[in-house]
Amino acid sequence: MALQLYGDLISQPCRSVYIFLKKNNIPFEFKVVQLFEGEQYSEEFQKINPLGKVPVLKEGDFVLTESAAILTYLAESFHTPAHWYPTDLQYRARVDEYLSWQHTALRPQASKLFLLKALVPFVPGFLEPEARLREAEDALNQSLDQFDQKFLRDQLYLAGAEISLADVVAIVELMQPLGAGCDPLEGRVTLTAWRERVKTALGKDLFDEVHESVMNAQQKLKWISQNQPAALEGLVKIIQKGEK
Ligand SMILES: N[C@@H](CCC(=O)N[C@@H](CS)C(=O)NCC(=O)O)C(=O)O
Repeated sequence: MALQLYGDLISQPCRSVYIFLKKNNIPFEFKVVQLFEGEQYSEEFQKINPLGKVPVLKEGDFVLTESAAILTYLAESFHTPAHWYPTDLQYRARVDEYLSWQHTALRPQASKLFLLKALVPFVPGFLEPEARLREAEDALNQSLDQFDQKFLRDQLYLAGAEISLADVVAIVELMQPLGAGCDPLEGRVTLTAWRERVKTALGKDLFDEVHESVMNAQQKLKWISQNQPAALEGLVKIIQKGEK
């Protein structure tokens, strides 16, 4: 049954699934849901995912959300090489451990930093940007210390000597703030070397293709602010939803 991936490459979890599918030559149709334009709120998309979130994988009548669940489903379903999602239970558990942790750490923190930095120039009076930016940077930095000391340690990749789903998920998360001109790994030698290793393992062309949207995010936001300023309210809503 043909696969369809609904998503937007501006989104970290969408990029992880997209890269994994491409890297493993799994055929799929990419159905773009433009988040900056609010297409996730459309009636048509809400029928597919009433939560209004991407990514969504569709295989016939089977609809799956949540990038971690999608990635592990794809690895099992398409029998991808074992290093992605090891059959050895303890190595597999290391991958699952990272996939569980990132949901409340690097993923939202890197995304929040990106949105705050990227939106500030285009949304006048965007709620005390300086204080909120510092808070977001501190939260991400604390998680990066944990990422370094607890997850990567002295290994080449997050689950050991070979690249796994955990590295794919982590690298796309950490690329997000670069779209707003901020490198979260600046000054972190071990993590920068890990990033280069993962990029090389994924292939530079694929990596760059998948990150084009995020690297051009500011240009796109500028265009939206000039041509469809109401759409920016949707982005502000997204960041406010993430506030506790
Ligand atoms: N935990 C989910 C996160 C999904 C998610 O939050 N997606 C964001 C894009 S990164 C989204 O669709 N946001 C649209 C919105 O909140 O309006 C996953 O890993 O798939």
